[in-house]
Amino acid sequence: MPAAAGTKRVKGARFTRNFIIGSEAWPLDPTNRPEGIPADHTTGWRVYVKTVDNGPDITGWLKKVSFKLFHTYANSLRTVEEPGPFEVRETGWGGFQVEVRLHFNPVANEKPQWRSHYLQLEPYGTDEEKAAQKAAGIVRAEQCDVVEFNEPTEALFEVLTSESQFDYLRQGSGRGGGGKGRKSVGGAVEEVGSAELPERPTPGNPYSRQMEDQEIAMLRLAEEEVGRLLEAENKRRVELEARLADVRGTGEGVRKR
Ligand code: SLL
Repeated sequence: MPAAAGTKRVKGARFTRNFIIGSEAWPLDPTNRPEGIPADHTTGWRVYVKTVDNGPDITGWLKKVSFKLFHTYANSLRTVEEPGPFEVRETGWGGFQVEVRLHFNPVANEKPQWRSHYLQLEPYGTDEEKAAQKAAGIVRAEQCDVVEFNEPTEALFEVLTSESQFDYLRQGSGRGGGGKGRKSVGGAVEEVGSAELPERPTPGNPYSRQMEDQEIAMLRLAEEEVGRLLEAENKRRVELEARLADVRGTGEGVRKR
């Protein structure tokens, strides 16, 4: 039976897309508090889902995002359909785990996925990092996340391979300007936007292949450590089994006597 219209999938195709889930928090100005907020709220914050700098626009595959806030917030499940970025702004006094639900473009025919983001209100990291956050008056916590599309629908395949994913990079550059997604260098066309993570971090974007390599290296080290621990545990098990066999042997010997 042929697949229903719009659900036919592209065999063997696989895409990954990075995106950012983050939050920013800032102290509220006591002399200029937003109206009508509870007296114990000390901090303004926003939590958001956005495109990686210079990466392909996530709004092609991401239709809307729901943010599940701490239950005491009025209307604690906030669904945001407006990208640019998908975000919720609020005030509060404490951090909590925000559950983030990603709703895909209906043409993707994919079930929604959950992510979790801790809304960090207090400065964190090394003393220098904390001092820098205090000085800047902002605490930012971001994670570079990823979705995988295995054998996407034909319509999603279109979206994920379309040049228009980089249209947002062209905004404000004027027609035919150098700010296009593709720029012409001595007649050759060079890709500016790319689905790949950039090679190195830039001031505005810490997510790079370099960072990915570092994370992989750390995971390898951790894997080796787990390997060593397993080996030690196995050795201990063999020794204990041998001792147990010994004790059993002696025990039986005693009873027989
Ligand atoms: C927890 N960290 O996870 C705690 C709870 C709740 C923070 C933190 C105000 C909410 C409101 C606010 O900031 N709550 O006014 O409804 O258990």
